Amino acid sequence: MDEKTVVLGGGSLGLLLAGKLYAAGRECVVWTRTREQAERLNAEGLALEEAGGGERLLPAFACAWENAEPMDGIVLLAVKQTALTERFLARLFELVAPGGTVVAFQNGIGHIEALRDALPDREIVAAVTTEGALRLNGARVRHTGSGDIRLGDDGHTRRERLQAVERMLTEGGFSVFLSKQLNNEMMRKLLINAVINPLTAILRIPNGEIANSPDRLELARALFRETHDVLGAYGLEGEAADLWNAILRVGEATAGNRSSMLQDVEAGRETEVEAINGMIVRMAIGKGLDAPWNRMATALVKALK
Ligand code: KPL
Repeated sequence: MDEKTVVLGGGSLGLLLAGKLYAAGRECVVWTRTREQAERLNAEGLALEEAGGGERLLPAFACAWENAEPMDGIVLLAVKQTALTERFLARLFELVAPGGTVVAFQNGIGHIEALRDALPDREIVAAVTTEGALRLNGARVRHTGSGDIRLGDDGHTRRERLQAVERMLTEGGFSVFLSKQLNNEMMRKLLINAVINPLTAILRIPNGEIANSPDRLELARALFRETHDVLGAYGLEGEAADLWNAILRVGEATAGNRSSMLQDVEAGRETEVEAINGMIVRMAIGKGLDAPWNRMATALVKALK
């Protein structure tokens, strides 16, 4: 029998993960922030609009996380880095029993260490994804772009746990890779997010629109150069040209997607800009560098209404 699986978070990525797992016949429970969303999912099921067209209505099992029962299976943690407050981590500690596995899908860096500190005796797996998803309402999600999921093996996580997570996500139809270069994967994703997310949020455009104008590409390139220099000082590997092409590829693969930062701005939620561009500014300071483009991006996103 499959071990108990929970998707924590009923946002775009959480609903995508749950929908793909349900579609593959895997039982899982969605722990939502609100009772209303849990009731809606239980009553209506989860509608998944597939990336290649087509739609599936899947029976869903959800529970507001305040009412959830402790478990020691696998938790796919699909909440923003900004949600990982002390209070949240204390509740997670209650809900995930020792021996349980938490798969962390947050953008940015620094959260894996915070989770390890807050959840001793639990396995923490880092997941870096370029999947695009859009929550259309509390019970409907669109898979807006197929990317991949890289699971980090930094030597702390038991092989058998990593493989269980890899198997589950692969069965769900995702392209999953085990990576031995966890830090590099996270920095690479941070670079992608530091370029795509603020520009799409400030200009209110889908990801694919960045490459559709020379002016926007120029802005993207300036943010890219600066961010690449900062992360390079922290050991980011890879040729600049390859990394730039990787950003263009993600923009293309998720062309119709509204980035998570744009979705947050449009919904009036706090964005992850401090964990992304603000983090680059702090990292730059740590190495005696300046990061004016990232400073500007952070200030502009924070000023958006
Ligand atoms: O990670 C993303 C995000 O929106 O946060 C990308 C890969 C840019 C997809 O939109």
